[in-house]
Amino acid sequence: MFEGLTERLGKTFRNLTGTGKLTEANMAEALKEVRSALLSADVHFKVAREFIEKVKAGCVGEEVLQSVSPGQQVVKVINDEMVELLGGESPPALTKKPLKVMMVGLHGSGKTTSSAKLAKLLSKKEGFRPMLVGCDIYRPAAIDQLETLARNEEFLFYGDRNSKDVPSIGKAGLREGLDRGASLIVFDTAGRLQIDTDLVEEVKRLRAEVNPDEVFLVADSALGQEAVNVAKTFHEAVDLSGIILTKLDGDARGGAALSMKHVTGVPIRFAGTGEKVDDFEAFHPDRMASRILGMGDVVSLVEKAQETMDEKEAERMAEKMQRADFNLEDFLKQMQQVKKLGSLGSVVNMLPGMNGVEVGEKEDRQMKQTEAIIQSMTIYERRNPAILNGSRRMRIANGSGVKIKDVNQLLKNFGQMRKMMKKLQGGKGRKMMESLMGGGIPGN
Ligand SMILES: Nc1nc2c(ncn2[C@@H]2O[C@H](COP(=O)(O)OP(=O)(O)OP(=O)(O)O)[C@@H](O)[C@H]2O)c(=O)[nH]1
Ligand SMILES: [Mg+2]
Repeated sequence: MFEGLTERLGKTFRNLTGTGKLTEANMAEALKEVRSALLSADVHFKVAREFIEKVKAGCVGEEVLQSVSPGQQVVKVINDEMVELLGGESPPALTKKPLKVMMVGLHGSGKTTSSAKLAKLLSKKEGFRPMLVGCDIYRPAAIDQLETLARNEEFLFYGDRNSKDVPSIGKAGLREGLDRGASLIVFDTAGRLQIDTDLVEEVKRLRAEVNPDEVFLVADSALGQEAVNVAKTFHEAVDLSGIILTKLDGDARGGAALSMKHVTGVPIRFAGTGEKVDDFEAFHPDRMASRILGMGDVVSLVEKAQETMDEKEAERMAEKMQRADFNLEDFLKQMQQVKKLGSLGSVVNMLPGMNGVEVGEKEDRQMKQTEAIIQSMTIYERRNPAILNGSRRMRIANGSGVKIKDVNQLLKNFGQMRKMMKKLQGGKGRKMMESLMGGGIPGN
């Protein structure tokens, strides 16, 4: 599924051309693809629709960068918007001591495991002394599981296998924790297959009894369309302060994250990335966004282009190309702009769906050779290629360490390119030149 999507988006972007401003028309196809990317990443359909509308509103009228396609640029906007929606910056550290944390969530979502993981992370990073309190009285094994985890990590532990009253277990655990010098007290609660009212009542009472600083919803990243309801119901019942997203090491694309954050406004604080106690980290919105979109490489390509391209220069160049008074000096400048992006191969390979395309050392070498030949010309020659007679060509070949036939070939290709530019309008002309730079000059 993943490859299929990247492939499809790649195709859409290759088909998009045009300069000027982003319009509804040149964005429509890309947005359609991104919408289906969101849906197949399990983003809730209403959330996906709202999100696309927002992106559209943000894009229309934006200037198109010269060096990337409108589609690629749309993806960048979408990515930025998504990072923002997922919380922007990574959330601030938890430092208040003592800190009381309550874990809630569906059955099997990872509450017990995450209790230990969170305790470990906070003890390592912020010097907390953790105590784990077992508030799951429905499975005897649940308390054993938590106790084992606590023992392995040398955390304090509290459990009461004889009590059936969760709030009073929590209260006793809290008192004992504080007495024994714990600065972090984590309450692990029971889960259910479905959210039922008894469970909700119980967590509410526990919450009222221990008054936690943080209430974290522990949610499996593979939750899918259901995620919205789960997050909403828990939020209404116990007023969540954060979400812990588990099982990110699995193949879920993680759209649940976007849905849950969107409907509750509650930030995603941590992510579980494996079965081991150390497989746990602060949540990173940027990584999540590229996971959901599967377009991380396009985003860095556009970022690179934004950093390195001189917009004014590019515009001037496009105009010259249309007027067809584009000379070898312009050609050299244009080529150097492309080079700033990295080797030609690395640029092309960043494009989705282009992984299989071979633009290797050969093309890179050809580009360097073309550059060397033009650099061996005088400025006057570059501006007036027509004066390049045999002896000038020989001098240039010697100066750049190539054969005279390489110089001839370059000039021939350049002449053809200029002819074609006269016929073509901006977007296509630019494409043409890119392909000529990639492999057409000299040689072939
Ligand atoms: N691969 C992977 N497995 C995880 C992760 N988090 C939890 N698990 C596994 O998921 C299973 C359930 O985890 P628990 O911590 O017992 O879940 P729970 O929410 O406490 O379950 P109940 O108490 O039964 O409601 C266990 O096998 C964990 O090892 C994760 O981030 N990655
Ligand atoms: Mg559990």
